[in-house]
Amino acid sequence: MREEILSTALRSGILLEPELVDFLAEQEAPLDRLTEILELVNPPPAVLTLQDVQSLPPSASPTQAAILSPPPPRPASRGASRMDYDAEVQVVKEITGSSTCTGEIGDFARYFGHRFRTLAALLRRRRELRAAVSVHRATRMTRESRFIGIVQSAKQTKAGHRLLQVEDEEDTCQVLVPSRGDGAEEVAVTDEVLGFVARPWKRGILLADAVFRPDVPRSHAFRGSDIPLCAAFVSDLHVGSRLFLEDRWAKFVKWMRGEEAGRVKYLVVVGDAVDGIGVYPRQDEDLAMDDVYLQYEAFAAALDELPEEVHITVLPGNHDAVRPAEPQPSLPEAIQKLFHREVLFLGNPASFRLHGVDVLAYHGRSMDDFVTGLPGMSYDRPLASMVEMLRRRHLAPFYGGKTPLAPEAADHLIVDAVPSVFATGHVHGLGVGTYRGVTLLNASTWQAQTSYQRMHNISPRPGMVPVVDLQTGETFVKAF
Ligand code: D5M
Ligand code: FE
Ligand code: ZN
Repeated sequence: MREEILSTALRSGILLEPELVDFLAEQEAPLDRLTEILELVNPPPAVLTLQDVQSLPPSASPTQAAILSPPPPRPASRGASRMDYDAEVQVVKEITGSSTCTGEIGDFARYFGHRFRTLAALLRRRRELRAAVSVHRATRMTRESRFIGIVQSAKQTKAGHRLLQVEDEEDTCQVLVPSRGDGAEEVAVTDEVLGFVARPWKRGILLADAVFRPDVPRSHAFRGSDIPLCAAFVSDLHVGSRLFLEDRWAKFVKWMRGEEAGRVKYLVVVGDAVDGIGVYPRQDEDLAMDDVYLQYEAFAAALDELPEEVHITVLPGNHDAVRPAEPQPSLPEAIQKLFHREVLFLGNPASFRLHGVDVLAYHGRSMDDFVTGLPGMSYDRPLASMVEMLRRRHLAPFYGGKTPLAPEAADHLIVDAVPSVFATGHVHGLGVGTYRGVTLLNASTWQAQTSYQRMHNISPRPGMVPVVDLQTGETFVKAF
C-alpha cells in the first residue's frame, strides 16, 4: 500500500513525508484520503508533510478530521450529573516540595545524564533500536550499526544535509543526516535524544539511514473513565491586567452553573492565573492591580462563583508568583491561603488522574522555543508544537532557549508515561485534536491582546473553553 500511496502522489508531482505515508496507510481508504488532501493543498508543496495536512482549515477533510479536529459540539448533559459523583483526583507526578537543584555545576551533568538515560530507555523499546550499541562501538564498526545519542549541535551543510554532533555517556561522534526532502531538516533540536541506523561514511563521519524519536507508540489508546463526566480547561486569565475579560469570564461562570455544563466535574487552570508584575517590558501600563496579592485575591474571587461540586486544579505559568524555571512548584502557602474554596494547587508540569483518566498539564512556555526553533511551527497552531513534544517525549527539549529549565536530579519535563489527555495554554490561542490516542488541547485566554502581543503579531482567541468527555476523550469547544 505504501508504494501505491507514494506513486499516486508522485503522479501529481508531490513527495510525501514518511510520517504522512504511515498515517495514510493506516486509514480505511488511503488513496481516497490522499486524493482529498491533494485537492485541498493549494499550491501543492514539493514535499507534503503530516503537518501540512494538520494545518488545513478545520474540518476540511475527513482525513484531517481524523487527526486534529474536534467532533461537533453536542449537549454536555445526557441525564448524568456531577452532583451524583464525588471528585476522584490522584496526583501522579509534580515537583512541589522535592526540588533538589542547588545551582552547582555538577547539577547539569546529572540532569543531562538522567535525560539521556530515560529517553534512551524509551528509544530502546522500539523494535529498530533493541540491539543499539554505544556510540563508541558504532564508530568502530565497519558495517551498519544502531545507536542512541543526545544531539550536541546540528549544522546544515552546503548541500542542505544535517551534520549532527551526537554523544552518549562515554563518547561522541558525527552523523550526517542526508536531506531526502522528507523532513530531515527538522532534526535541528539540540539536546534531544535520537536513535540512529547508520554506517561508516568518510573521515570518521557516520551516515544515517534512519533517525528515530521515542514518540508515542502506535498502540497507545485513550483510556477513558467509565463514568460520564467532563473536564473543562481554561488558562491565562491574567487577572490584574486591565485586559482581563471580566465579562466573558462571568458568562463562563454562568454557563458552568447551567444545565449544559451539568457533567463538567473538573476545571483545570493551566497557568498564568494572574498577570504578575514586571514580567514583560512596560507591563505597568497594562496593569489594573499593581500588587500580586490583590491579583490573587481577585483570582480567588473569580473562582468563588463556580459551582461548589466542581473540582478545581490550578497550575502556575510564567506570570505566576513562583520561580520561572521549570519544573515550577505550586503557588506558595501565602497565596494558597487567599482562596476561600478548596483548590488543588500543583506544580508545572503536572500529571494527575481525573476519575482515572491520565492528564498531563503543562503551561506551555516551550512553545516559544518550538515556534522560533523548528520550521513549520506557529503560535496559531499550538497542537503542532504539542505533537513535536510527544514525538520527543519531552515538554521542553531546548536547553538555554526562552524556557528556563532548572537542572533537577531528574528531568521532570520528560513525558515518561503517555497520558490520555495532554493540555497546554500560554499561547492564548486554541487547539483541540488527537495524536495517537492522546486527546490534545490548548486552552485559550481571558486576556485581550496586549500592546506587547500586538508588537509581536500574536492574535489571541480569548474565551474558548475546551471540554473533554472523560469517557470518550472527545472534546468540544464552548465559546464565550
Ligand atoms: O504569553 C502570551 C503570548 O505571548 C504567548 O503566545 C507567547 C508570547 N510571548 C511571551 N513572551 C514572549 C517573548 N519574549 N517574545 C515573543 N513572544 C512572547 P504570556 O506568557 O501570557 O506572556
Ligand atoms: Fe499567558
Ligand atoms: Zn504564559
